[in-house]
Amino acid sequence: MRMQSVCSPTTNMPAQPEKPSRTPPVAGGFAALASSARHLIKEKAVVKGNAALLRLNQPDGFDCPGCAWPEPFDTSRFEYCENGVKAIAAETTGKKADADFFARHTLADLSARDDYWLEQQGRLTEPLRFDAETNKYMPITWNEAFALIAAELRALPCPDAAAFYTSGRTSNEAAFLYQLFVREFGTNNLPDCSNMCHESSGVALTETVGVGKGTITLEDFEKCDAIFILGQNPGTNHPRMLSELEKARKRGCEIVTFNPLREAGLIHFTHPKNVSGMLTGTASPISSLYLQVKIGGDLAALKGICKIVIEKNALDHDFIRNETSGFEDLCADLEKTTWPEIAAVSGLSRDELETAAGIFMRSKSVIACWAMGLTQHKQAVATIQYVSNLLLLGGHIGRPGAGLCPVRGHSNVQGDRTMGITEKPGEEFLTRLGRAFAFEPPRAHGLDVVDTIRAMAAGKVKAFIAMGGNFAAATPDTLLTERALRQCRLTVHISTKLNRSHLAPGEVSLILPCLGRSERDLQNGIAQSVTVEDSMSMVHASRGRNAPASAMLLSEPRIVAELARHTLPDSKTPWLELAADHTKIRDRIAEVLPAFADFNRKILNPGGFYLGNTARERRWLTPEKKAVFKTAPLQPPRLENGELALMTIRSHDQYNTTIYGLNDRYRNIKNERRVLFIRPDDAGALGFKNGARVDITSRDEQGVRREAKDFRLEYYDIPQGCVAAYFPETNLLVSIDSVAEKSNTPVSKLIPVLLHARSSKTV
Ligand SMILES: Nc1nc2c(c(=O)[nH]1)N[C@H]1C(S)=C(S)[C@@H](COP(=O)(O)OP(=O)(O)OC[C@H]3O[C@@H](n4cnc5c(=O)[nH]c(N)nc54)[C@H](O)[C@@H]3O)O[C@H]1N2
Ligand SMILES: Nc1nc2c(c(=O)[nH]1)N[C@H]1C(S)=C(S)[C@@H](COP(=O)(O)OP(=O)(O)OC[C@H]3O[C@@H](n4cnc5c(=O)[nH]c(N)nc54)[C@H](O)[C@@H]3O)O[C@H]1N2
Ligand SMILES: [Mo]
Repeated sequence: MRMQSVCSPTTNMPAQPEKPSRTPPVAGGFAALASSARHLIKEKAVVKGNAALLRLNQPDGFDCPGCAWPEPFDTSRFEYCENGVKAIAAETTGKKADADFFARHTLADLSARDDYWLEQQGRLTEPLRFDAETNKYMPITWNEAFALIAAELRALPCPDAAAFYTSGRTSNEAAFLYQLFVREFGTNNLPDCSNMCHESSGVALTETVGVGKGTITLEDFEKCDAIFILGQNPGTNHPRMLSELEKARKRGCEIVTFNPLREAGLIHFTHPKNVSGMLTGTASPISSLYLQVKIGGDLAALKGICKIVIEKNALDHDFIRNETSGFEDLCADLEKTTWPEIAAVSGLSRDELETAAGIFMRSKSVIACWAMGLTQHKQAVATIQYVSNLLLLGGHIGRPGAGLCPVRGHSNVQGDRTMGITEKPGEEFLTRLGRAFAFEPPRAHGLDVVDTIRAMAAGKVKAFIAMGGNFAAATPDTLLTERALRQCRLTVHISTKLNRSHLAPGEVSLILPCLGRSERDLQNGIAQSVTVEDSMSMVHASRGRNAPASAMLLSEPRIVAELARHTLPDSKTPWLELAADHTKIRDRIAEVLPAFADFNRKILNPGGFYLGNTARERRWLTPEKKAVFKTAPLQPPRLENGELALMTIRSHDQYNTTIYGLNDRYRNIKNERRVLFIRPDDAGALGFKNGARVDITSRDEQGVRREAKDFRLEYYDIPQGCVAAYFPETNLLVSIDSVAEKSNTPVSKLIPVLLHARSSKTV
């Protein structure tokens, strides 16, 4: 049965002999509440968890570690979502991976377990050092740990022989101290998860509108006439966005979605709070037009829409004349792109694109949202620049209800960048940092994620320190990355939970357990708060109230301060004093970053404060001093005989590499993760049936093949030639040499793959 939906009946699925027969469930609703409850119970976090939930995203509570979607100003609106609950349940779990646990398990034993099992072992409770003789992690005191790490760092041939990774949960305060420590140490080797995430957005928008962040605020969702959503699955990854979409649609705003999969949350949604909706089964439609673009087909689709808009002369002439440059080049670029090319690469017909263009042209204010479906492609930067081109044609930047909205992932990934976590710092920032802390920061740009892996594998980087995250599992080329980590002299992971990265130890290897965001951080008896910045540049305070999972945990700022104090005895920075009082860190942040003037006072405001955005004010910080139309030729993916394009995506029960459970409710998957979504006719053409088990091999541009074993084929409504599977299981297939132009982000959404039958013996 074809899915019944309010979406346009247009889709690019030709008639097929065997169609996937299931309808995606409605997103949200009772099932979401039931699932939340199950996760709290499973983690034995019910009491603590529920108490914690009441403080989630409330003015005096803590920021949800789930995602970077902003909180509404109207704080009476209780904002919680199923996946936020899972994130809290995971952090407030009653289970502990303590010294006893590590005494019982060798590294070989832990390595044989899957990521779900590792996650289930609970919170890390004390500092650990790997002992090669027993092949186990053993307790070490904090002082010994800091002294050991400092000695190793000081023994390196040069500061650039160390790399300091950051994942995006780290608070502004911890991130600011961390980058200061790293720069006082003498390197800009600050790779971060952004390199694998929205780096392409930052690079693209800096060139087109002069600022690498989104230009809208939450209120713009109340004023827009159309929202274009490209390559994003908010039902799973930004569930709180669904209530904004629902409200927008209800007041007549059109929602146009580009996604190879018909994602449940983009079709129908019932707010978990909407009890009557849940009981009567009514669900709100979300997308008014759903275009199942081929993987990697968005640049072609956007070019098609821009062509139509220009042909119909539906342009904001004044805006283009006064505010932009490069319009002639854009027209020339579009003239060179033919309709047959657009149809072949996007998989969408001209009619479908006309419908989307029609919505765009009749809307006074348009917002464009996107996430990993655009950023993790070879032509990611060019594609995002075409999103920007489209909005510029209609003057949709710096107008109420309109603008660019890259929807960030980790809850403070944007703030970490603002605080200076970047391998390519700007000169102005370095000058101010150097002045404030009386030192000369290094100027040479450092290594990003991909280049860090290469440098570790080549023996140039010998020390790897990670502030959160799961480097071994999140990065491309799993086998290479694990080998690169093991080759290091020193690996240090500041973590809350056991993960795969801990199982690839360097010669000297430590795990430093830290407080999570929901936990009370007492320094000298005074409860500390931290701050975070959401996707829309709102900065606000977050204060954990739960008792820490272990008395031995230290806060991230304290860990950084101790590392710095031990490593840099001549530093003039009062490390411990800063770590003991976060208001002092914020004063120093304000000294370096003018937008944070009066920081401590501004965060007393319950909704926090807005950092501002120059593009929103139509001040263009580009070399041209204008908003710039950017052009790019289409480079269709080259798939060889029998190859399919694989995208690696998130299930509903995971947070990046953290696996909360084995279901993917909105895609009807139960109790398994090694699934490959494929269309029946593509499977048939290769001689496979639904349920067949296959091995997958990938090919990179150098022709190197990589393998991931044992996936079950699942018939799915997905465009021809396209398949999907979950990350991180498929990161084995992502080549380190396959990266986005300009942003160096691993291409994890279009991997050329072949499928091979598994013999019954190997199954
Ligand atoms: N619960 C939960 N929340 C999360 C996360 C999580 O793992 N779990 N992760 C967080 C992080 S760090 C991030 S970055 C975000 C990620 O949020 P998303 O970007 O939504 O995450 P993905 O699962 O990678 O989904 C990509 C979506 O893009 C589509 N897509 C893939 N390729 C293409 C393409 O070529 N074109 C188009 N138009 N669409 C395509 C896929 O079908 C999928 O719907 O979520 C954040 N929030
Ligand atoms: N194939 C493929 N690969 C991808 C992606 C993809 O779509 N496909 N997406 C990419 C994206 S968008 C991202 S953002 C990266 C994510 O990469 P990472 O950010 O490196 O990975 P996470 O899985 O989010 O990190 C989870 C770990 O963080 C630690 N942790 C959790 N909370 C805290 C805390 O409060 N403090 C500290 N110190 N540690 C904590 C826990 O130990 C946990 O095991 O993965 C990227 N990799
Ligand atoms: Mo991300």
